[in-house]
Amino acid sequence: MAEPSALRTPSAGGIAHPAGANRDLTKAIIIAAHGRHYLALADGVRLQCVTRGKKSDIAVGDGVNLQMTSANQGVIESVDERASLLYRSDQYKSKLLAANVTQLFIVVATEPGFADDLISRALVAADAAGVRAHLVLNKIDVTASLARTRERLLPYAALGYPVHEVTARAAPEATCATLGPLLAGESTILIGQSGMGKSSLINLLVPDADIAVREISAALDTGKHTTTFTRLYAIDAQTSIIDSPGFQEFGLYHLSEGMLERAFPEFRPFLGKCKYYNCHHANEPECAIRGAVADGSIAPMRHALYLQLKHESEQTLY
Ligand SMILES: Nc1nc2c(ncn2[C@@H]2O[C@H](COP(=O)(O)OP(=O)(O)OP(=O)(O)O)[C@@H](O)[C@H]2O)c(=O)[nH]1
Ligand SMILES: [Mg+2]
Ligand SMILES: [Zn+2]
Repeated sequence: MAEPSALRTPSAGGIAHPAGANRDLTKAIIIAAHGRHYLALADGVRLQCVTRGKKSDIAVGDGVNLQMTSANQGVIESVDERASLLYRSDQYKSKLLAANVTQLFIVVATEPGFADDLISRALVAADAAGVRAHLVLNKIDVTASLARTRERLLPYAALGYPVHEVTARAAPEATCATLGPLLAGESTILIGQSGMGKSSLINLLVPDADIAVREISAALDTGKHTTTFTRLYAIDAQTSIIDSPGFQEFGLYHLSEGMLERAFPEFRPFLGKCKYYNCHHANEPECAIRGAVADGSIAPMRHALYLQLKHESEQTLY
């Protein structure tokens, strides 16, 4: 994907080089991250790399510049500026999900059940990162719970998020026909709870994904079926797709109140219309947002989530 090239300029990340150090760096893209060990791809060749010192704020999708230490190993000297950065966070720290993605596919399924709270949180994270979000409903072959699941997704469709119905197992060709065209020229990350079928979809969409997974798994050590680390598949120079481990929580402690209220698209028509310009949309009188909840224009569930996220963002310890 990335062309290797000898950069003669000092690293962009501000890392100081000892006088006379070799500055011929190799450009690469991070395709997998496991703790502080990374796999990078440079001109189709996989390279194992590490960071200097304790630095670990590097994400899958990052463009990096490597100081090679052997034919297939290098040290990350600097990270290119990011077009986007998707992350989640708890009280104590943030966790990078992926860099430079252009769209987020939230994968849900007819079974096992999914949590609305997690969908909404992922949508908020996407908006805050300036990344488009789509919902993918997988396993529509499980007809027993299909009607109920579709119904649960209606509020998201009403908010303007596209919903795509697929079944990786029962209709692989139709699934590729639905999702394939959406991927071209984009960097897409699939996220969702465990067991929704993210990896199954990736295996369909990426030729040779299986082989790539096995190779990467061997390099980064995992034998398990469930995805344990994020990995990027470069489809062509402009197109990539990222698989990620299932999550059970999606903290957004890093978002400010202002970012939060704007990340709820249905709030936007009402923002600035509260009696108090600094209204928190909690208990204030004549709050336009709460008025919209009362008259049914905003779902109570979403307003409740907003208040919860606002509460969380006040708890950060970093
Ligand atoms: N019935 C049905 N089962 C499916 C479908 N797609 C995937 N599955 C099954 O769902 C299970 C979970 O699929 P995975 O692709 O591993 O799910 P995942 O989202 O990657 O899970 P994690 O890696 O744990 O986050 C597997 O047993 C798949 O065979 C589908 O369209 N229909
Ligand atoms: Mg998986
Ligand atoms: Zn208000």
